[in-house]
Amino acid sequence: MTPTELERYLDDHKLMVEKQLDGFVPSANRPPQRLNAAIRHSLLGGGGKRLRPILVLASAEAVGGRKADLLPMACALECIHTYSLIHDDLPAMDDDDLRRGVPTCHKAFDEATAILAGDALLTLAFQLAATPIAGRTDGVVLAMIAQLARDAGIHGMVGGQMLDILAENRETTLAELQNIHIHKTGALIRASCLIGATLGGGDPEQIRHLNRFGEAFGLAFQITDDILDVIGDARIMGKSPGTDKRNNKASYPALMGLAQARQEAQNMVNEALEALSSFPPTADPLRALVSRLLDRTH
Ligand code: GRG
Repeated sequence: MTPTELERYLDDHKLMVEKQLDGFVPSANRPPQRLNAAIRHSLLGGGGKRLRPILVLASAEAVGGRKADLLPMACALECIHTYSLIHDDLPAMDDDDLRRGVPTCHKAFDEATAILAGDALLTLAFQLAATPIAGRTDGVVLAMIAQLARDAGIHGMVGGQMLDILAENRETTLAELQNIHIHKTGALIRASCLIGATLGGGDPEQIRHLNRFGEAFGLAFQITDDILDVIGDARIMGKSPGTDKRNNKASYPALMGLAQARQEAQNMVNEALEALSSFPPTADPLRALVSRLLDRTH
């Protein structure tokens, strides 16, 4: 897949996901208007790469599944991700003013509304995840809902966020930082691949490989995020760089320098590609996506 073909693939799938999200969220003139406006502001107002839903769809495609059937689940992943960003930006956490190129939810509205918008997106996610899927048993869908809850919750993203907060303002080892990244950012990315592969009808071997792909992708993604926090451009990123330093947080560049951090990210990209080695060309979008990860600017 050429870079241009990948761009087109990402644009098409982003549009597909955004159209669905727009339909799943009440319009801003439906009550409670303030809540719906806040949800729309964060979910649809500033864009976002829609990486997690695209990973759900591309993983289903890799195993020969029907992507259209997985759109509600793909949107569920984006709802959980957006809720985490809204809450992460709050004054009690990272206290950020800018997200996805627009004011953060609590800046555009207020703190209470931002907390509720996050809560509403988290619960909407599970409503969407519970959509039956043609050709899949309710048992498999149920297992994936439980998987999503685990990876978004105590043993995944929320637990990782707690570890991240506890690691502020103190020395952190590389093993500790890796553990934070695996949970805080990696769990939802890995879940996207695992759920896409399973609901796409993959066999146990394919599911295992795509789970491994997601794990390596998640780590590579977070390392590049750490790098962008040092060298990134606020206008392109749509958020302020330098937050790790400002909040006294450990990061790959801070622990090992930029060059070594880039090398670590490249190692993870190679591992992710290795996990796809037995897949046919249906996995080419995933191959192209991970191959371009180190070039990302936002
Ligand atoms: C508040 C429960 C809770 C969890 C927060 C994901 C997270 C946990 C916090 C976000 C902090 C952060 C900036 C982490 C770096 C990696 C990351 C998740 C970046 C944002 O994801 P992208 O780049 O964002 O996919 P877009 O806007 O493109 O969707």
